[in-house]
Amino acid sequence: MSTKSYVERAKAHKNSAARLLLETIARKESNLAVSVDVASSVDFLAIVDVVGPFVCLVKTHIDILEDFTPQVISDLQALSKKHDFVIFEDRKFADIGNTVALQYSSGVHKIASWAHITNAHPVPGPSIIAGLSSVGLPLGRGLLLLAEMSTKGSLATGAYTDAAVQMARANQDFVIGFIAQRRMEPVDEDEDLLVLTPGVGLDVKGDAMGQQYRTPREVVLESGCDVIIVGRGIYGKDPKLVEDIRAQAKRYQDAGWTAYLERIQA
Ligand code: 6AU
Repeated sequence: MSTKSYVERAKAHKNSAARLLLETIARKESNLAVSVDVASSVDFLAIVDVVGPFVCLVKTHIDILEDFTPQVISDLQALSKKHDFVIFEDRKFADIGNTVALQYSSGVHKIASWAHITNAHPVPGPSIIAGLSSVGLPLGRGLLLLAEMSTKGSLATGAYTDAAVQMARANQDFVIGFIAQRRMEPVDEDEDLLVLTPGVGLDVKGDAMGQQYRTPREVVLESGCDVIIVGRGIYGKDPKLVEDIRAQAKRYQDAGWTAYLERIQA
């Protein structure tokens, strides 16, 4: 289990996106990422503005927005400056290198131009990292590999997860860590692959479509993860209930930070 502080890790990290995330976590005393999965741009930006003070990172699924325009990106970037958070587009790339390089750089969303961090399934093998890093590395971006998933019956286990860890280790200039459910023990002192963990909820154990939730304490203290990713636990009741969203964001921030303090003092 890692007892190193986020501050110590920020100082030592070689990837600029990872450093930015670790520094933001330490500065804001928040290891909370909010996943803003709503279809309207107005609701999206309103939620980001409300949760902004409590988070280290905002996670987007930009292709969910039914009224997307490039203005949404400008507004998101302005909120990222206003509230001091990192942007992670949860694109889950999964194709050959040439295709993912185009999907990352081009199209309607031009993800590489605004997302500090994105993620990919390791299923195509190391060529997916080659494709994405050809676009992202010159821009100082970082990539997370989906080593495990939070869903019931996930196929990302065992040898598949081990292979994802090997792929990350071999590409630590661009791969900054994993989407996973637990810390992956490093091979040496210098290795610092972050673990961002979805499937986090304080009130329910899952949804009707196979999602499974654990508490911030289970995720950060018991499983040694670095960032908790929370979506519907924060805005699920009603995306327009601003006061409730603010209270939930604070509640998850406190739970994640308390679990971290307990871990580093262990
Ligand atoms: O808290 P929720 O269940 O409302 O939202 C969880 C968010 C969603 C998922 O697309 C995403 O986390 N997610 C991921 C990611 C981040 O890659 C992987 C996974 O295994 N499970 C998961 O829920 O936006």
